[in-house]
Amino acid sequence: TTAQRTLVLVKPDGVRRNLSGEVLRRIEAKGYTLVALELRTADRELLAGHYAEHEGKPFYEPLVEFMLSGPVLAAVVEGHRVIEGFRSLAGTTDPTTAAPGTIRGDLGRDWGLKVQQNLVHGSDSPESAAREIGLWFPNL
Ligand code: DAT
Ligand code: MG
Repeated sequence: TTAQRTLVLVKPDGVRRNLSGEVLRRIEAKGYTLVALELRTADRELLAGHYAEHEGKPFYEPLVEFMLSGPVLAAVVEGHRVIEGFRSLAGTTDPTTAAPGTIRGDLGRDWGLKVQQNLVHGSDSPESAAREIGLWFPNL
């Protein structure tokens, strides 16, 4: 039962749709602990760091513009194997095919929205989690 930490974001679409509480509810219901929580609008520098692995890909610029389009809810979440556990809660990247029972599968809409509008972000590895938590919560 080694505690692990991950960075979760409720993206601008989730905040706009008033789903921040629903996402937090699912995280807490699973038994995970909130360590830090902040509603804030990102800037380009933060997003360049956050999405560094995707720089140069065709969806990178639209993704960054979308992430700048409104506030995001940033959270550090702690729990046993929470990195893979939260990605399991979130569902696969594309809400169209994300499994029912997952955040993206249950709450993602399919009316021609872009894949980037998939409600949440979760770190994908311990290395990513450490890097992303450092970017979003440098004082943690
Ligand atoms: P995830 O958020 O599931 O970790 P990712 O890290 O591969 O997915 O991509 C980051 C975000 O970029 C993802 O949440 C949505 C967007 N994205 C990924 N692949 C895409 C694609 N092929 N077309 C458009 N947007 C994409
Ligand atoms: Mg990712």
